[in-house]
Amino acid sequence: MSCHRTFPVIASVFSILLAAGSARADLIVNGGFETGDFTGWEIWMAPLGSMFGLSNDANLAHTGNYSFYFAGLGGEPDAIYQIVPTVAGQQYRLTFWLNYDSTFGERFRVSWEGTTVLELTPVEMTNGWKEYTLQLTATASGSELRFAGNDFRSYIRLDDVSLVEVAAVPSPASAALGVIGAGFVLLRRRR
Ligand SMILES: [Ca+2]
Repeated sequence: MSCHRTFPVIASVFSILLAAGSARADLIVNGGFETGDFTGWEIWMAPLGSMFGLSNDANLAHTGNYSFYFAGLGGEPDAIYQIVPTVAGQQYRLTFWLNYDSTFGERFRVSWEGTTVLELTPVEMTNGWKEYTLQLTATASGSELRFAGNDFRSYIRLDDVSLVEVAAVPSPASAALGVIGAGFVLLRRRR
């Protein structure tokens, strides 16, 4: 009888160890816009002066063929966002690439769970593509990541958005404790 009960415990220990050793998956859907559409992204259009879209031109992309651009005329910025399947308390690393070559009337903002975590007003001229990195903590399970921007005269280009868990590498000691703990559960259930 105890065999039936012990198997799930052993299986769960193995799955935890496997998860700890596996590569961190990217939580952003279509972060490079290579579907050629807004798959994975929700859109918030500015009520006045909205202008944004996808460029299908490898010369305008950081990688691949597509990149996103903000080019709204002013007022409120357009925004794209997605709800990322985060885990409350877990830390994440957000990376994305911007390409910007103008200096007039633009703004760009990154929000996480409704809070501005990066405001670039003005946006610096990047002389090509520049990578930005932010360390973020989820306070909920399911976090909204939002990019908002507009540019009166030019284009703020965005590509290769990525969000991965910050590797919480388990020490050998803690992994050993997990195995000992599982052994303790097995012993208790055999009584
Ligand atoms: Ca791309």
